[in-house]
Amino acid sequence: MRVIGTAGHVDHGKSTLVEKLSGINPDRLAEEQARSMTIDLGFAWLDLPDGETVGIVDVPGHRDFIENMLAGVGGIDAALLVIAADEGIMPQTREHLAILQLLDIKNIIIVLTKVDLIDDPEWLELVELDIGDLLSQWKLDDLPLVAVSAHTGAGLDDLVQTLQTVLGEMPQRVNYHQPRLPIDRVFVVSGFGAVVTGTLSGGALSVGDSIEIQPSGKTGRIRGLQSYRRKVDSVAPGSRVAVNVAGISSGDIQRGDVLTYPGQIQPTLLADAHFTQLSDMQHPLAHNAEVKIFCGACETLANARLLDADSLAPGSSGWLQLRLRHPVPLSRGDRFILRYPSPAETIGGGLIINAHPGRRLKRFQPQIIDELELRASGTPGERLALAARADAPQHLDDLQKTLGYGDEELSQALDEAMREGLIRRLGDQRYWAAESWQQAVQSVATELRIYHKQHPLRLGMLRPQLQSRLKVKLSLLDTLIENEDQLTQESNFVRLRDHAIKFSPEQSDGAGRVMQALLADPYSPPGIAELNQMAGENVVRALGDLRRLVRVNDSIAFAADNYDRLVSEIRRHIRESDEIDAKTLRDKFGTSRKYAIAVLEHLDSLGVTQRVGDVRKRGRNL
Ligand SMILES: Nc1nc2c(ncn2[C@@H]2O[C@H](COP(=O)(O)OP(=O)(O)OP(=O)(O)O)[C@@H](O)[C@H]2O)c(=O)[nH]1
Ligand SMILES: [Mg+2]
Repeated sequence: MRVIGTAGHVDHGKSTLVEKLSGINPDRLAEEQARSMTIDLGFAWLDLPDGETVGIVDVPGHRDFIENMLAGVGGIDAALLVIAADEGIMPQTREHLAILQLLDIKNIIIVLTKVDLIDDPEWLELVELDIGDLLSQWKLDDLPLVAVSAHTGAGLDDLVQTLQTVLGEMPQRVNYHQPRLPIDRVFVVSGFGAVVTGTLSGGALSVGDSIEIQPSGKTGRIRGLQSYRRKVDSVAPGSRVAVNVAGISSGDIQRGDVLTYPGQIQPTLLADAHFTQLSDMQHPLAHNAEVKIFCGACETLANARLLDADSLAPGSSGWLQLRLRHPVPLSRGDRFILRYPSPAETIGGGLIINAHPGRRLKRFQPQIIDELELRASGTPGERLALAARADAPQHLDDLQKTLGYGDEELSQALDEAMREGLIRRLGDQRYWAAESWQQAVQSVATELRIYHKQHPLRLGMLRPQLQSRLKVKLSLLDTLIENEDQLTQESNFVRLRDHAIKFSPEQSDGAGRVMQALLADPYSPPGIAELNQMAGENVVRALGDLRRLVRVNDSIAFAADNYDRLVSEIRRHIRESDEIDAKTLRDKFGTSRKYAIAVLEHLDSLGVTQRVGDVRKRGRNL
């Protein structure tokens, strides 16, 4: 399925040619017929000799209506650049050709029309020479040229044949299952409600599909579809289509809106773009200049921030960040045109590289320009990795949305990025750029290295403390520790794997004394204050981190083995007798009430036991 458009100077015979080819007068407005001039877009279609139906968008040539022209040429596959033989190249011949180039519409047929008006073959030759000059300025020397007359019919068969050849050589439209219909017309059919028309790209639409209109976000359903005035159940991308929408009133839709599947495209107020200015402009483009952007069928005011230049000379290219006055649904890869609002003038055009940069970019930053270049020209996998550069792993669905990849392209990009080690998979459907991963690991490691240096006798940093220092989510911190070899976690301490508590000979002696004291009187050991005096507070705390001793409260600690024996005996006793009290515990271990109570209160706090009156019963963590 294909859609073509006309282009060319006012009165050069575009609409007449369309009517002659299709039998449909594209000038449908009364005013157009009265003034015999096209004002707004006209639509027709034509059956090629090979049976394919080709949609036609007929545009106005008058300079006052060029913005209507821009709303129509967005989605076309090929253009007929119509040049009247009696006038030759005129200003909008040049401007329309420039716009086609900026929109990357490569397939153009030059239609030299009204040849019936020319008797002098030398004049025709002159006009053709002029055309040759214009085309070579654009390096388009190989474009086909067909001479016709819409009045006598001369050359029309040749034109249709050329069109069929040109379209036949184009690759088939890809169905990305992401239909996108830039709306160029909205009207009401009584009894049916709102109908919108446009040139469909990206995917097919079917009756019954749920749809969304952007930027309003209003949702509805497709009640009916027509393509070339025939009722159909579904339409393929690359056709003109009229969609009867249920659930949205026509007053809530306007030209420039986009119809898509729900959630597929988000409107944006900021877009990064590569831009080329036309070489015949009089002045350079200034930083922050107010411009009008045209993309798809939409237009809005914007400011063009120049990211890598103070001003952009005619004919040169650069990186822009567009700040849009109103939200517009843009995607990566969209072509756009910029014009000055007044006096109205086409400045140039370019390509949207990132439709959701999410932040104002700093100017003159080599790193930012590098990133934009990679986004523009990187392989699918490289671009995926770039999109996955973020504060946290990204869900695959979000990455797909950012990139505008179809399912197949996405899975290829994913394969490539994984194979090349550009991204890491973290949990279900979450991916993170290898670079972001490395940065996060680095920041954890640096934090820990500093901590270990300052606290050589601590086993590591407490997990919540580390989390609040780094300001990351706990789940992300856990993912990092789990997946990264150089990080490890013991009980609640996070540390570098190669960190260990190292005692000086003196500290080591102190530690020996502490452990000896704890073992000498296993169940009525000296208090912590006394232990601190023997070896220093640092060493006693380190023994705790190493779990050679276990503190049950601020003043009592046991050697770890003895503590374990106490706990397992309490567990066993409760399992057998359903409960235990302080007196029983005291007698079993030949200790005093003070120690027995301290141990039980400690186990209460861990949920191993649960105090009921004077006894302990089974706790939830027994
Ligand atoms: N002699 C002759 N006149 C033609 C031919 N094609 C168009 N015309 C006349 O040229 C005039 C303009 O034709 P249109 O088809 O309206 O021109 P257009 O390019 O659509 O004009 P806009 O849409 O306003 O830009 C009309 O009076 C046509 O009858 C042709 O092949 N030969
Ligand atoms: Mg016309």
